[in-house]
Amino acid sequence: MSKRGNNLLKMAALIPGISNLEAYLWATPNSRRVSILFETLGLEYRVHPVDIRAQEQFSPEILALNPFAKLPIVAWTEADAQHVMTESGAIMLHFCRHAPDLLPVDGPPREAVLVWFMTAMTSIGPMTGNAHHWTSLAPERPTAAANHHMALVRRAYSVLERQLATYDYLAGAYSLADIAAYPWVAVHDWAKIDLGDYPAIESWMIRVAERPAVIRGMQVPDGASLA
Ligand SMILES: N[C@@H](CCC(=O)N[C@@H](CS)C(=O)NCC(=O)O)C(=O)O
Repeated sequence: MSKRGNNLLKMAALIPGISNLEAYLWATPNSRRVSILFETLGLEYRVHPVDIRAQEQFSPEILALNPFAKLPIVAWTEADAQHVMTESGAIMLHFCRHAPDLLPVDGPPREAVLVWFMTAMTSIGPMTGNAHHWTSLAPERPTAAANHHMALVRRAYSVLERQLATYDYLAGAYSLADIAAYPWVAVHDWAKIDLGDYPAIESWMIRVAERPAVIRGMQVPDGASLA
């Protein structure tokens, strides 16, 4: 794994009974969902940078943790047992179980967070990733494929724009849904999105970007880049 930025962030642990929290991450939106959440929760965690451009996700160490060879991966010790989780959404839902301010325990506030969280999970993240593939990464770039995915991203952005024209954050108050969406909206250029066309999203971006935990989380792993 990359030696760059292998850092240990010291903070007060919020979740009782958890120790040796390890996060395998790179400078990707899915990884940063986790680093922003961990920073928000004030967790002590060790970052293991895994450079996906150098194919480090296929190393034996990573494959042993996640046979799918994808980041983020999180491992920890709890009740004398070793725990491993993959999938950014699963990790987020699991680790915010002691944070009702990020995911309320019941009622319409919880329903709203879950709806917008899943919108980020299914319509913002993967569609922006697919648009990036067909506009920039694929060896061949059929116009129809690029247009299809850019249109799906614009359709999702239109819904976000309407919501954020009314509310400061996706589910009203700042929540897990904003953490899930933000790192992907931060790479809106991957889908050739001009935020000037979405002023409410642009204002939300500024509000979220100013939060200290978001600033810290977006710098993890230290020195990592997708360039
Ligand atoms: N659904 C997964 C997607 C994970 C994913 O695709 N991660 C990318 C980085 S954003 C990755 O590890 N790519 C390396 C690869 O596919 O080989 C999640 O939300 O965690």
